[in-house]
Amino acid sequence: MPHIDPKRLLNSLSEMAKIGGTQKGGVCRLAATAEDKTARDLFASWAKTENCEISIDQIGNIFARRPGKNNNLAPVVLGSHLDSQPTGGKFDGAYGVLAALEVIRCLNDSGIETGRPVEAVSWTNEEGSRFPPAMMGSGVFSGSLNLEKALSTQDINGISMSDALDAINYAGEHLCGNRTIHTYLEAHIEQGPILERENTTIGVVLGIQGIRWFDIIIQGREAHAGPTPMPARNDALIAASDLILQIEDIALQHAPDGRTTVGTVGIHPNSRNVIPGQVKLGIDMRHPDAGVLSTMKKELQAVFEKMRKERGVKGNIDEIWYSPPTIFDAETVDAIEAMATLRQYTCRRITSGAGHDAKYMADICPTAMIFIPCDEGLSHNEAENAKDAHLVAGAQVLLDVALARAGLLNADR
Ligand code: HGY
Ligand code: MN
Ligand code: MN
Repeated sequence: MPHIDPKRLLNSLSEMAKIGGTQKGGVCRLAATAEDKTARDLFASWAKTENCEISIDQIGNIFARRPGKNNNLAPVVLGSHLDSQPTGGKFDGAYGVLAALEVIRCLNDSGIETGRPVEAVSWTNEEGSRFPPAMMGSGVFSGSLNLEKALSTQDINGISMSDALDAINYAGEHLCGNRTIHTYLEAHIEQGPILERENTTIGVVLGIQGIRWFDIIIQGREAHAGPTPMPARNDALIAASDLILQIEDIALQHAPDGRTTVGTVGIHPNSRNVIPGQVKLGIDMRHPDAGVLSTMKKELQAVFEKMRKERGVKGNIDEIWYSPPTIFDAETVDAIEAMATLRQYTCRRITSGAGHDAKYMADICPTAMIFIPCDEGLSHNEAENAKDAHLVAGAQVLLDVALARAGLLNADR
């Protein structure tokens, strides 16, 4: 059975990490920026060197296809994303894309002909940081997100996803989705503390928790910071501060799994001596249980109304995205566990706290994920790091499961 080439995988990861590399050792490669383009171009050029056919679809997803014996068969697809958070880490997403490329490299080295084609994919805009929502490219591919709506999404500077993809020359022609996929597999760092804490090499991912995103606008009234007496103020930022602590409390009331984050705050006019007239909040809410997550949503609406009345401000709350909790295909989960065990890697079943493209792929084909530990469980942070041995182990399991799914017809050795 073929083996991952540790040096080649680790070199590719460090090459890729230079693109958008930051002083603190992380990466900043926001979706459809010049840095994202450079990373995409590098991935595509490496895949071309492996004689893969490259196709780009209408939302910019990149597929690198290695033909199989029967190219009419649905492919086994492996991958993740190359875009990052503004202060992202060098493994979030890039690891899954380059582990997928390493699988293709190993198949080529071994002269293995698989029954099915094998494809490595880099999904567009998994992070949803510049253009909400997250997992946009895989969401459109799977048919859950509307292509036109996704392409018309604008960033804070009013640039649309469509114009941004055009600008980096990744507005592809291929129709999004509308083709059958046999299996989707994604290798990813856990981005949480469990595997490291338990000194376990492989996380056999059972599914992904539910996610809801909200935009909140709070409308007060601008006024002069000097002459305006405190009781006469309609300060949108004070009202927002009151609300933010109550949003934290919603998660605490649903401990240990409830999560709420206010990740973005926009203040208008954002001038020291003007009482803030308007505040915009971006909220991320998560829970593994769909029922609890909808209760948390109702609680958010209730505290928002209460704050609005008490503070005498106007405003609204808008849910912009809902990603229901996802359960991965049991057989594929079992296959990952079996291969990890065969390789004598320690492994344990785990649910993902982070969203992934596998969430949308699970809606259209048998899907599962392979986690590896990351230092202190830290991610969406420039200090994100993972051990070489774990990076190699995760890619090895990916190779083994991909081969099992793609059908191993022959091997030189
Ligand atoms: O938000 C997430 O969980 C993912 O990192 N996009
Ligand atoms: Mn990711
Ligand atoms: Mn991420």
